[in-house]
Amino acid sequence: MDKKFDELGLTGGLPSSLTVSMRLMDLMRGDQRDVDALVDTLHCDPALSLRLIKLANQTHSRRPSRVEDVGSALKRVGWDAAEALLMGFSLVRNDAAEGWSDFDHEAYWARAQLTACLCGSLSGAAGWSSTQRAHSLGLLADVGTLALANIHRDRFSGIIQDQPEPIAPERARLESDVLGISHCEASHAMLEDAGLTYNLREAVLVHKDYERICDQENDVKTWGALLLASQAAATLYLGKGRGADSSWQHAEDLLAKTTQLLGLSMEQTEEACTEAAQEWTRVREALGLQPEAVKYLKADPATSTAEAPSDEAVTGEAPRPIRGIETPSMQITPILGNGRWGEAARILLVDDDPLTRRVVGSQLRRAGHEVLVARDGREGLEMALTLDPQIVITDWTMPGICGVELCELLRATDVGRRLCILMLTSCDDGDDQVISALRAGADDYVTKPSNPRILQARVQAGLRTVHLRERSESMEKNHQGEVAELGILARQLESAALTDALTQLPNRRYAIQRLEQEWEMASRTNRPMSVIIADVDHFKRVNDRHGHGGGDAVLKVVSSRMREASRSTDVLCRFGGEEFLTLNPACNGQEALRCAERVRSAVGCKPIRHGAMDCLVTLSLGIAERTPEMKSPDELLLAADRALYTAKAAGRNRCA
Ligand code: GH3
Ligand code: MG
Repeated sequence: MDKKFDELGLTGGLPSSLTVSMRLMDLMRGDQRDVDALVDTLHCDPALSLRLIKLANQTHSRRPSRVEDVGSALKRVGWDAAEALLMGFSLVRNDAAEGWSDFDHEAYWARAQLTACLCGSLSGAAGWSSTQRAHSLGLLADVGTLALANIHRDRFSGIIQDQPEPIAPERARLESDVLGISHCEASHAMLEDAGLTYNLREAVLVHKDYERICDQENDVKTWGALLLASQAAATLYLGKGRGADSSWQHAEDLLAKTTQLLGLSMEQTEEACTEAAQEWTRVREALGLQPEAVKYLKADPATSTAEAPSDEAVTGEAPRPIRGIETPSMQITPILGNGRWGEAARILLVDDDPLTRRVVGSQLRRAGHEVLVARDGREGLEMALTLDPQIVITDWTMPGICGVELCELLRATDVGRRLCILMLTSCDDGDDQVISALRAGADDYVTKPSNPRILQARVQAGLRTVHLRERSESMEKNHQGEVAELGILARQLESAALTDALTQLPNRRYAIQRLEQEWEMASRTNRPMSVIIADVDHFKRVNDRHGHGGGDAVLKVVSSRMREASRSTDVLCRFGGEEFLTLNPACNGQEALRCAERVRSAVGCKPIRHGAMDCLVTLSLGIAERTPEMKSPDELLLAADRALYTAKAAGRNRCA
C-alpha cells in the first residue's frame, strides 16, 4: 500500500546545483530563448525538472494527456512561467548550524544525469518511441533520495554511512527502518504529486528490486527494467571498479538480466551505454563540470580497478578556491570603541572599479565588518549565492550584469531574498537611479563617494532587516524540522496500527484494506487474483497442552515459516487467532494452489521446538480465485473460507 509521505510539503525547495543555477540565469538573461539549451540544462537537475513537470500538469489538469518529460513541460507552461518558477531555485547551504550531512550532492547530481542519459539511450536501443520520457524518468527516479537526504539530514547521514551504494537492497531496508519510508517510496509519492501516470510511478516504486519488477504487468515491468538497467550501468560507470567490492558484480548481473527483459543483446547494451556516457560527458562539459570519471563497460578488468577515480573525480566539480574573502571569520559581537559602533556584518562588495573597492572596502573593514569582494556582477552573483553574505553592496554600472540586474536576479532566488542589498549610486544621477534601484529590489542606497558614517548607519539599518529575516527563517526551519519528525512519527503509528504485535505480520485491518485495493486493481486491469485462507489444525490442543504461551510461540514459528515459503509479491497477513490470509495479486487459482502447497509443507515438515515443547503443527488451506461473477471482495473471502472448510472436512493438513 502507498506509504504516507507527509513531508511532501517540504519538497518544494529541494536544492539545485550551483552550476545549473548559474547556467539557468545566463539562459534567462539572454535575448534569445534557447529552448534546447534550457531543456539540456534542466536535464541536469531533478528538483527543478520535477517542479516544472508538476506545474505543467497542474495548470492544465483538464487536458487528457499528462506531461511526463521536461521538454513537453516547458512547451506547455511557456517560457515566462517557466522562468518565474526556475528562478526560485534553492541551493545547498553549507551552514554548520544546520548540522550538515554527509550526503554528497554533486555525486547525486552526476549520477542522476548519467542515469537519465542511460535511460534515454537504452530505450532508444530497445526501439521505444519516447526516449524523452525515458530520459526524464531516469533523472527523476531517485528524487526521493534528494528529498530524504535534505529533509532528514542527520538520520540520512547515518543511513549512507552504513550503506553507500544506492542500488543495494539494504539501503531501502535501512531507510524504511529509520525513516519509515524508502527513497523509492518517497520518489513514488513525489511523482504522483507531480502528476505522472500510474505505470511510470509504479515502475519507480519497484525499480530497485529485480524480483518485484518481474512480477509486474507489461508496461510497469519494462519501465522498471529500463530504470534498473540504467541504475546498474551507472553503478558500473561511477563505482570503484571491477572487483573492488561486491556492488560491481551485483550491478553487472542486474544489467545483464534487465537488458534481457528489454530484449537487448550485450552488444546493443554496450553500445547504448557508451553513447549515454558520451552524451553525459557532453552535457557536463557544456556546463563546465568535470566530465571524466566514466569507466566504460569494456574496460580492462586489471586497469579499471587501478584507474578507479578518486571520489572527487566522481563527484564532478573540483572544489573552487573562494575568491575575495578578506577576513577569515564573522564576528557578531558588538563593535565598541575607536569610533566604531554597531554590529559586525558579513558584507559582499561588488564593484568593477578597483578604487571604489579599495575605498569602500577599507571603510567597511575599519568599521569592523568582514568584507568579501567581487570584481563584477557575475562574480558577485555567484559569491552572493554561495558565500552567505548578510549584506550585498553593489555598484550600479558594471560590464555584464549591472547592479540593477544583479539585484533583480538575486531577488528572484530563494537565497537572494534573505539578503539586504544596498546600491551604490552616484550623486549626479540623483532620484532616477535611486528609484530604479529600489524598484529592482534594493533595500537601500548609498551615494558615492561614500561617507563612512552614513555607510555605517545604512549597514546597521540593513542588518536589522537581515536579523528579522533570519529570525523568521529560523522559525520556518524549526517548523520544517517538526513537520519532518511528525512525518516519521505518523508512519510509525500507521505501521503499528497495521501490524500484528505477536507475529509482526500485517494485521486484519491491513489485510482488508489491501484486499480492497487489489480487488480494484484486478477489476481495472482484468488480471487474475487469488486469496488463500490458512488455519492451524487443532490449535486448541496446542493451547491445552502447552498453555497460552506455548500456543503463542507456535504461532510465531508458523508465521515465520509461512513468510519464508511465500514469494515477495504474496501479501501474508494474520487474519485472526490462528488464521492467516494470503493475497496473491496477479495469480490464478492454479498458481495460488502451488503457493499454498509450498506453505503447507514448509509449516508441517518438521516439529516446532520451544523450551520443553516439541510438537508437529499442520495447516489446512482454502484457495479461491476471483471470478467475473463475484461482486465484492467479501465473496472472494467467502469462497476461500468454504474451500478451507472442505480441507478441514477432508482430514486437515491439506489444500482445497
Ligand atoms: P481446527 O483444526 O478445526 O481449526 O481446530 P482448532 O482447535 O484449531 O480451532 P478452534 O477454533 O476450536 O480453536 C482455536 C483456538 O485458538 C481457540 C483460541 O483460544 C486459540 N487462539 C486464538 N488466538 C490465539 C492466540 O493469539 N494465542 C493463543 N495461544 N491461542 C489463540
Ligand atoms: Mg484451527
